Amino acid sequence: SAFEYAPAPESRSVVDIAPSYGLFIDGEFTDAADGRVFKTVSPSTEEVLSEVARAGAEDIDRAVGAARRAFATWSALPGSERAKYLFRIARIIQERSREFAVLETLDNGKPIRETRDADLPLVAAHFFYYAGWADKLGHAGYGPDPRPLGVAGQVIPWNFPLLMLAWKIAPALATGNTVVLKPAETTPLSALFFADVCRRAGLPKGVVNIVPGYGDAGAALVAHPDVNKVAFTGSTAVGKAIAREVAGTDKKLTLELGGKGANIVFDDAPLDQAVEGIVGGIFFNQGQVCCAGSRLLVQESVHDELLDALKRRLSTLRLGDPLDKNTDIGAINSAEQLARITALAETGEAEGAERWTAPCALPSAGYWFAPTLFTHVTQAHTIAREEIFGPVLSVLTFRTPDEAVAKANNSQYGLSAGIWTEKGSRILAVAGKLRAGVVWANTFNKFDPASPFGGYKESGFGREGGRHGLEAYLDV
Ligand code: TXE
Repeated sequence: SAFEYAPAPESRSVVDIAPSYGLFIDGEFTDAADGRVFKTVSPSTEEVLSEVARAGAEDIDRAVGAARRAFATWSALPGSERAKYLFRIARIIQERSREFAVLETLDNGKPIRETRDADLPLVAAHFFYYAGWADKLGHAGYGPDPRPLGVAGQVIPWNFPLLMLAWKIAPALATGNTVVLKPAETTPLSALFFADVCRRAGLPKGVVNIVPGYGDAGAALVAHPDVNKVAFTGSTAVGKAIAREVAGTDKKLTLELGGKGANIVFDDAPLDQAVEGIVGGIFFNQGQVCCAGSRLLVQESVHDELLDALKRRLSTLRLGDPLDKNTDIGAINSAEQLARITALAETGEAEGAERWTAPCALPSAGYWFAPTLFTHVTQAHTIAREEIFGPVLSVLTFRTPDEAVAKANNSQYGLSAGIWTEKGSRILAVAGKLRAGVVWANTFNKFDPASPFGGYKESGFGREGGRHGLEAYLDV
């Protein structure tokens, strides 16, 4: 942006990244059976951060075996004992949160302000929250003695690497299950550092196993006959493939997939506040958020005024070094994701939508995409229907509340929505008609471990977080 500011870089030296990492199986770091490795790079510089062992089917088998052996003793512990481990993990994460924030920013590319103020506090909060449930499962509404399922196979994406790990591992452990978790191939490091947290917390070996690798490792985990529960967050295409694989087995499944969240602004909304919510809704984590408010539905009468204010605000966003505490917009996670965003934005232009790009210089190395708006978007446009998963907002208009609801629901997805209005009665009326797992009113992208999260329609099924999040890991 145009104005001057003094850079305030967070110190990289607070995190010590080793040149190589193994798989974490049965409490030990080990090489892959076939010796394969892959490199993880920092998306803001393309610098290689470390070389990581790449799990194959044989390693997955070993990890599931370790989790199975650990299950017998772990599930037999009183809930109050399991809670102690979860509380310990939560506290260690809090103590090491600065280190984790820098690590996550390096491996993922998102601004340190986000990892420091959002990801890490939410990770710790999630472990604290489920630690509290571990000795109260008989009061969760699933009968006096709900049972754990066994070994949970968990596959997570790269957009919130440590937070997605927390969403998966905390409820699984609280309920007495053991875990094999596969982090995404572009962001394995925070999960490997988490393995060290488990060791320091004294967690019995085999209770948590971390197996970095690619889609083939995820597929092997999902298909493993000794896995009792599959939890997946990622693309809708892979989610559907997993659902087919699991169909006809006795595995329990939860899927958290894509989204195309509608952020609905009525003409009586406080527009300045709405602008902040719209910016947070789509530019948080460079828009790489399943519940992003990627469709702005604005009432016609305030369209021009809102768009002017929005463009002014976007012109002040700072894009650049994600370790700089002033940075608002960091790097896109990978070259592949950047290519997907670029292609969809080009489709938007080709189909006739009007493109506006925030004025900012892009660094020469790394993967970057400037905040982008599309106006004159219709529901037929690809950019109104497909998840872009990048800093790109599609703007549509409506005249009446009914039209807003119809347009918001006109999507294969149903994960999130936002409503901006002064009228409480309208919030309740509209929210009740939206087919979305979470509806925010006069705010957006707010998270709390006590609140269940998950989708309708092709956004998946099952809930994570809250009391409902226990259900995915229990037999009643
Ligand atoms: O996802 P993948 P990608 C959406 C978003 C993005 C698109 C593609 O629109 O542009 O998906 O992202 C593992 N069996 N979301 O390609 O491939 C993979 O190794 C089992 C939305 O990164 O789904 C990784 O650990 N696992 C989303 C994880 O699945 C497999 C977050 C996710 O990668 C597998 C991410 C297979 N056959 C992307 N193939 C959200 N809901 O937040 C891959 N994996």
